[in-house]
Amino acid sequence: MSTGPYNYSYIFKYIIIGDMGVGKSCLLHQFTEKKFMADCPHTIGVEFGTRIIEVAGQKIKLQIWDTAGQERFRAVTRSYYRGAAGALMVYDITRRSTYNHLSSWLTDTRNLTNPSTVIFLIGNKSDLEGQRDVTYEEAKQFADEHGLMFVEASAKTGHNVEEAFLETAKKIFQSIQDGRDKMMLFDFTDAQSVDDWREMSDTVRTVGKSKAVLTLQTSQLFQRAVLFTLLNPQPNGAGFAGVRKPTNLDLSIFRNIDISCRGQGQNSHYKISLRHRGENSNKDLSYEQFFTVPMSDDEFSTMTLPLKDFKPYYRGREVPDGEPLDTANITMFEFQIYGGVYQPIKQRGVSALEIETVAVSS
Ligand SMILES: Nc1nc2c(ncn2[C@@H]2O[C@H](COP(=O)(O)OP(=O)(O)OP(=O)(O)O)[C@@H](O)[C@H]2O)c(=O)[nH]1
Ligand SMILES: [Mg+2]
Repeated sequence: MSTGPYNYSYIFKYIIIGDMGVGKSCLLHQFTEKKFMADCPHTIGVEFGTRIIEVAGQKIKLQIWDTAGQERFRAVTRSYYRGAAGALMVYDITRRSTYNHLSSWLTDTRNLTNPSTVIFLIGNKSDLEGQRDVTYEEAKQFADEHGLMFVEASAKTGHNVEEAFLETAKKIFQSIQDGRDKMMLFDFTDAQSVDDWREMSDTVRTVGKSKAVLTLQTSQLFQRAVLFTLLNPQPNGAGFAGVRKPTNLDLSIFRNIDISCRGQGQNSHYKISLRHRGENSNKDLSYEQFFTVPMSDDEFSTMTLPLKDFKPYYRGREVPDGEPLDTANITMFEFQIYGGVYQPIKQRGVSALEIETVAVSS
């Protein structure tokens, strides 16, 4: 496993939901900082925390969105559920109303996440036993009826806080291992920046000069990445533009790469280029798969690229007897638009590829 900023193999997105004042922010703070924040202000919109944990010898980065419980933020917080692998649903054991609202939180969670999202119910403030307003037994029964994991915890003492976050991760990891799930590789709807994607375009040729820029488009309601490209290929089609990012991915248990995207502009033919085992120089083989994106003004589509269909290439030309891709050790991920020197399709000019997420599925 490499060191540096990529020293984890998986990223899991969590959201924390529940009525205002139940202790969502305090739970997150206790988990990331191991401290209790006695006078925590109400969360405005959403806040964010991360921590790297280890499950079954694998480093996993938890990307945790702490949402505001106040009703007036509901429209904003609802836009953060998508793609969550884990949902921590919190009530306050000293306030029955926060427990009574769980079915409405559960409805939102089920509607806005996917069926494999792990939902963990936390009865917080277990240190306030004297003011208890909801019994352990009734909450346990509610959890069992709805297939939720459940503990009572205290963000104040730290009791069961670590357990709730870690058990959720274990369950997610288990379902990935069982092949029932997807794993997010790049979630541009959540990304803080795309600065770690580096341009790789053929800016050096005298005739062909191309350009690619990956940038985040962020609005009040959504975020995504846009790959803007300008292709100026040579007459035979030689030319390319793209962006790449170093990775440290073991995808051996997965079958497909799934890209949620849409295309606009002149060109619709792209490829994903992967590299393995740190063989990241242009003297090494790359592993490529071509795809055509739907050109649409409104709908995003999921492009599914089977991992077994990444073929070895050397400088744009297929190497039929090249060594196959080592899916257990993928060290570079690249988006590229190509002029088509060895392809029946030739393209040139200006395009945009809007990308929401890149995931893997089994
Ligand atoms: N005794 C006790 N108090 C807690 C615990 N967790 C949170 N609190 C207190 O409860 C209050 C609300 O906690 P927050 O974490 O801000 O609640 P929240 O769910 O994030 O609230 P919103 O951001 O408004 O949705 C704070 O005054 C905390 O000090 C706990 O486990 N025990
Ligand atoms: Mg809060």
